[in-house]
Formats: sequence, structure tokens, C-alpha cells
Amino acid sequence: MEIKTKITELLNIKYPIIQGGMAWVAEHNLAAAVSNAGGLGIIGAASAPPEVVREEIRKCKELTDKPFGVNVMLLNPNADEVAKIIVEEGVKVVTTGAGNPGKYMDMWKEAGVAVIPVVASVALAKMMERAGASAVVAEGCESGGHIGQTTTMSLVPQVVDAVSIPVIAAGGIGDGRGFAAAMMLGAEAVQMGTRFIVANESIVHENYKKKVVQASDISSEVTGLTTGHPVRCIRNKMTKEYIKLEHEGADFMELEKLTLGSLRKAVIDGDVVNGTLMAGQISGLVSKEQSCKEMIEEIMDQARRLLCHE
Ligand code: TUI
Repeated sequence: MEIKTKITELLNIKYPIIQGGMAWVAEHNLAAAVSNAGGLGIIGAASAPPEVVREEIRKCKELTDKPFGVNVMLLNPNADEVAKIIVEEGVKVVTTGAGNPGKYMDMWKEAGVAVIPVVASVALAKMMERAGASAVVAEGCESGGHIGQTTTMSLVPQVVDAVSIPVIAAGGIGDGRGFAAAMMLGAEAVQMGTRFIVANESIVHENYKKKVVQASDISSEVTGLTTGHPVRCIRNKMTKEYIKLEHEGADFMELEKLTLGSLRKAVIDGDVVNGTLMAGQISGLVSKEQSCKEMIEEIMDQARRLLCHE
């Protein structure tokens, strides 16, 4: 049974579940699997060369005839080119992260792209509504990767009250209970990243998947609190060294040396010691590898029972 919300209507999808645009992780196989399962798959452009993003979009179209989106990471120096490729390739949905996508909004809107910025504050949500966003993802600091300061429980209802466009909740959501709770906070959909890291269709190295599956509630920590780029990862040698150096007052360039190419190391090479294991606090709840379809249907069944008191 499909479920109807403002987001399923806007995006023409069966279930109000959106996959996070995770750097290195969110490639065409995962995005297509989520879209084929009735959610919205997202290709994470991250820092990939623009032509690689174009290829990813084309490969995704070969694997699904369902809607899918692309995430533009705004710290990427190539973001201008990626923004244009999205229009050229006829992508229907864009999410953005780690910044303000204001300068691309007119171009995307003229091309009929639904723009859904990921925000970590009420102020940016309001600005994005004024700039013409179709919806926003309100992402709490339980999330993996680059995060803001406010928890999902506090952020989502405040964003819901501040804007009239639909709000998608993210951060700390990994099952039907989290989904139902997000609906109670006024969200029209959820975005999930961490649970999809361990999907069968995810190309993430088995070592990384195992770290997520074995993680507990307190396995993650936040690097970069002193540099202005806080990033949540599963604790390992890299995060310990990073945080130690931060406490010693290391400068940004010295810290950068530790993380250069470190996400690739973890995702592709399976180096869970020196690599960056971006993952959210919900890792402790993620206990097994499943197909995207199994995950999404399990979440929706559980949520339906909770929300309809079946
Ligand atoms: O973007 C994310 N999550 C990410 S991006 C990423 S790649 C990366 N790797 C290492 C260091 C930094 C980035 C990994 N994970 N989520 C959405 C998100 N956006 N979270 C927080 C924000 C955000 C933060 C500040 C959005 C806007 C902002 O400032 C807006 C402004 O006014 O400039």
C-alpha cells in the first residue's frame, strides 16, 4: 500500500523515504535500488569530477525508470559545473548540503527541477523557502557526516513552524519508530543515510559495513568542532588522532592531512583504521544487511502499525 504525503505527491514516489546524498556511498547502484523500491534514490556528487557525475546520472537512468535525485555538496569547488549538468541531464530533484545553494536556485527552477536544500537551522530553512525551494530536509546533528548543532527532535518542529513548504526529517532515523516520530513532529517524509550504507546494493566495502552493523549508541564522535566543519564518524584511529591534534591546537592544514582521501580509503579500500567512517548515531540500531526493498518495506510496515494503531 502506498502512502500519500505532500512529498510523495511532489516527487511522484510511492513511499516518503529519501536516501541521503552520501559522499562516495550514494552512487548509481544504491540510488536506483532505493528508487526501484519506491523511495527517492539520490546520487551524491560530493567532490567527484563533473563528468563522473554525468556518467552516474546516465547509469542510474539505465537501472530505473523511477524518479531519482542528485545531491550537490556546496563545498565542492566544481559545484557550478555539477549544477549545470543536473539541468542538462534532465534530473528532476536536487538536494544540497554543506552550504547555501541560493546562486543556483533560479537556474534549477527555470528547468523545472524540484530543489530540496538540506538545512541544519531555521534561518537557512526560511531563506531557502524565500528563494523558491520546493521542500527542505531538516537534518539534526545525530546524522553522519557534516552536521549542524541542533538535534532532530528540536530542529524538525521548529523548521515545520517556520516554513510553509514541506519538511523532510533527517538525523537519527533508522526504522519505523523513527519514521513515525518524524511524522508526529510534522515532517512529510524522512531522509535516511546510515541504514542504507549497509544495503545489499550499496558498494561500500564490507569492512565499513561491518563497523556500522557492530556500532553501539556511543560509537560515533565529531571531528572538526574547532575548524567550523564538524563531521560525525565512527570512532577509530583517525578520529582519535584528529581530535587529539585539535586539542593541541593544530591548524587546519595539518588536520586536513589526516582526512585527505580518507573517505575513499574507508568506502573503497575498506581501511577502517585510517579511513573516515562517516555514519550517524543510529548506527547502533542498524543490525543487518538487507536489500533496499526489504529495508523500506520493513520501515513502512512498522510505521503504519504505529501510526494507524493497527
Ligand atoms: O552536507 C551534509 N552532510 C555531509 S557533506 C559531506 S562532505 C564533507 N566532508 C568533509 C568535510 C565537510 C564536508 C559529508 N556529509 N549534510 C547537510 C548539512 N548541511 N549539514 C549541515 C549543513 C549546513 C551547514 C552550514 C548547511 C548550511 C550551512 O551554512 C549555510 C550558509 O549560510 O553558508
